Amino acid sequence: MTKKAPDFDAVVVGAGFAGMYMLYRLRELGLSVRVFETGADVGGTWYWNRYPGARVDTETMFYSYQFSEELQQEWDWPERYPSQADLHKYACHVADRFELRPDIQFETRVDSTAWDEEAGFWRVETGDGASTTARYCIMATGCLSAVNYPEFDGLDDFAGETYHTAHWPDGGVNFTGKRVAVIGTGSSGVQSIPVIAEQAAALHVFQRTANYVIPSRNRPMEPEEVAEIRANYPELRARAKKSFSGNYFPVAGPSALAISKEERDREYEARWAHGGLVFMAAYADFQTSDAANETASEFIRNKIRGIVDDPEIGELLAPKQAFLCKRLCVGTDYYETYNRDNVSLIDISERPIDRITPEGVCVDGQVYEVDVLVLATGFDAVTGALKRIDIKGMDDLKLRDKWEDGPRAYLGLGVAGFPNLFMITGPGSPSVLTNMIPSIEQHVDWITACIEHMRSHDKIRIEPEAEAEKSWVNHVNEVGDLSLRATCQSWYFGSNIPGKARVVLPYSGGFPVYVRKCDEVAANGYTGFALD
Ligand code: N01
Repeated sequence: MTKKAPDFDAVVVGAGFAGMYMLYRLRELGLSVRVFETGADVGGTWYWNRYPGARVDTETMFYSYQFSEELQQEWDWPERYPSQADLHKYACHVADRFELRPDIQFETRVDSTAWDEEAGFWRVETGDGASTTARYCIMATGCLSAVNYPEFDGLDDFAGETYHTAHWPDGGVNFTGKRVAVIGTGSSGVQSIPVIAEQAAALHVFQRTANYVIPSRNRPMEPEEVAEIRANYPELRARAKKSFSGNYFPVAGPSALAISKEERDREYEARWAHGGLVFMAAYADFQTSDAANETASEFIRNKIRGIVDDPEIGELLAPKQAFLCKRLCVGTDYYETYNRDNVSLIDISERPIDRITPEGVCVDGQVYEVDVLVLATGFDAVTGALKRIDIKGMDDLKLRDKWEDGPRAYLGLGVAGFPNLFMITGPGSPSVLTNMIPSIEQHVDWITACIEHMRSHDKIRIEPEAEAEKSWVNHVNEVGDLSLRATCQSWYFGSNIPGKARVVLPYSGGFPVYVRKCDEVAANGYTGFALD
């Protein structure tokens, strides 16, 4: 008896940059594809994160797709770091240019998906009550998409307006004349605080951990530099792929300790003046040597002390943890904002927020009365979006149960016990430690080639072998523990979410090493995967 064919060859969950490119590539293979997207439009992260000041902190001509030469030649990026609005416009352009929209069902959340071993396909249940079947289920759900709503007592009783930076209302928020509280000083807080401060009557910033913030030096793109990048795109992209983070950041030397303080400080000054993430690559031993790391930490702390007028506030803003232990922030006028009369900084590192009252935020018995509460409290990173979907594999095994003590996945691409399920930038891949779009493209290309291989070899089922998965996870953990990142609390280790297992989430061995491993696996007939 012939088996019933599934509705689609593949279901893709999410229409951000990963889901859109996955759809494009699978359609090229001739597969029938349905993409489900919770939002009303494409863009994923750059659809939802509309908070004031939101812009990417990777140089934009490289934070973009490279799969189409025409696309990268024709698109005009207005600024060194484009705003959320520009990134969303770009995502819309890609969707229209490649006619992706007809295969995307918007405003449809995937609630659950279960593998039917007998039928050999996934059954995907969506919020509209429909059930769809597909041979492959591909999770393009994003690493920073599951919002972290803090569980403050009394949050629901707050009488004013409450917003989370990652779920910002479409029409924006008018802060004029209002008293505002921002909770959180990660990248989202750092970008939104200066913009809110310009509008608000009063702004109280609640800081649990001070972060290192490098000035962005954002500016319009000059026509000559655009022309030069466009003329050399293939070479520049290839160079970036050989770099640890998938971004080309020139390294000044192997060790910050191998040169004099004068020489080192000249290098740091130059990078501070240039602005952006390039600062993090100054010396190769920031992640491995406390003493080298401290040279950069102290340089930035001194910059902060020099910018902020009030020495006490300057000291509070000077980070205590190692440089790069948490994700580096890039901002515009961040530290300068604390010199404004309408801005105050409340240190909650030792005395946490007691509760939210109808009037405002209560710390140590004192209520800071506000009209608007902004939660810049981040995400349940890397695994959150996947665990919020009820994913059931072989023998009714649930992904969220399998991952209770931390994620276990092979190369961040597949999970033992979950046949024909692929993840784009899943846990155990370099993802958030790299330029996301090249990492997305690498995964999508790998998955496409894998499906093509299966089709040409008459295979219909693929699943990571338990042993291969185990040894990759061990490797990811070993490498993760070697870096200074392991020494502090951060979302890289899941430690921003109460109750989440403390396990390193991205692979920190670097983009080139990882890509080589993925390529070897494919070239050797998908070693570590069982194909039937
Ligand atoms: O989130 P975060 P984010 N009580 O987790 C605090 C990317 N991104 O949205 O550090 C009090 O970094 C928390 O304090 P602590 C980028 O990769 C990129 O800002 O945990 N405070 C922290 O200060 C980034 O790293 C861009 O002690 C609480 C803040 O909230 C990632 O997204 C822009 C709290 C959360 O910071 C996440 O950034 C934006 C509590 N209960 C984001 N819970 C660009 O490209 C949390 N906090 C520029």
